[in-house]
Amino acid sequence: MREFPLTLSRFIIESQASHQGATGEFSSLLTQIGLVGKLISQDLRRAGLINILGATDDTNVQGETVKKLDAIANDDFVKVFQHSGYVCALASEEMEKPISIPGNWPHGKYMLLFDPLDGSSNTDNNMPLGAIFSVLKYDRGDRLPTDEELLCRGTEQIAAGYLLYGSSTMLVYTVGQGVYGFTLEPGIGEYLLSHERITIPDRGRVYAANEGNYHKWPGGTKKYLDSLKVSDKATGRPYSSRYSGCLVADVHRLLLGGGIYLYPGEVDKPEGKLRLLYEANPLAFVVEQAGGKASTGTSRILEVEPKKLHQRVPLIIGSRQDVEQAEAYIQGKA
Ligand code: AFP
Repeated sequence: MREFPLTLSRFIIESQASHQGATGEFSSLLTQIGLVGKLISQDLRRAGLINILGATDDTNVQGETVKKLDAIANDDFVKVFQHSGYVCALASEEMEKPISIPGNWPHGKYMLLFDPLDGSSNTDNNMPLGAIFSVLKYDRGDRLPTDEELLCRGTEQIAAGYLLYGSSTMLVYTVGQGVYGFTLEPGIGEYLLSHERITIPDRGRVYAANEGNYHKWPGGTKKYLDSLKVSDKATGRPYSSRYSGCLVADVHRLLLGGGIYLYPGEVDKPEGKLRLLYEANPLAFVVEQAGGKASTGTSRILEVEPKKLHQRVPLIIGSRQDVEQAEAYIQGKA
């Protein structure tokens, strides 16, 4: 008889059963993230046919052009969660201010931070896209969080993960007990467990960075990149360069095969480009749970103290040995 695949819902129910006192609220929240993934991937599959490509007339809080799909993906997250009763606050890379759930609406004890569509420059050319989420707990009875209370270090996340819209749609997440990956089976509309307890190799042979910025980088970062192009004694080959313009896709590749992703600080922009709360923290939690590392170049991402919601941070993430080597160069020790 064919083995019955483990669906996301069943996996969540079984994991919940092993947690004493679990109310099921958190499990439902994860299921809703899966639903957002289905809604967005459905739109993406038909994107070239239904006039949702291209830009809107708006720019977001980061000063970036908002693509139609950015706005749609953000709306999907908000619509699914605003009335769900599972969250008390929602913050998105696309929204200047967080959404607090009005006191008289049903609300839960979780704060959800997300990047609704990662890699938006890929929208118009059928390249991979993603979404990233971070879950924090806010359990103060009926009190609702202030905007400042959303500013938590990455170590306080209770769950994090991403949706990857590639040749298949995947949901990958951690609750601090390893990393699990589910692939959406479009025929039955269910996520099935496809990657159990993902572990990242200690060292890889691939790097992902936008080298167009090379001349803007500080000396140590340039030296590190140069070092990757020297043939390795053991393999006789240099590192391979693979950069998709979608952080989720690049991190997913290295999570499975090892390697390093860098969006480092620049001489005139030391804070880098990526957002601490919506991108760096959740992916750092996932990668650390898989045995890898995530650093600013000088400190652990998960320990960076956020001062503002849309704070940027340099990000160096991936296989443990690769990140340590990059840190050594950046800190002038190599
Ligand atoms: P968006 O989500 O705003 O499109 O940004 C994508 C991203 O945050 C990340 O996914 C990419 O790795 C990186 O920025 C690409 O930035 P560059 O275009 O500067 O290489």
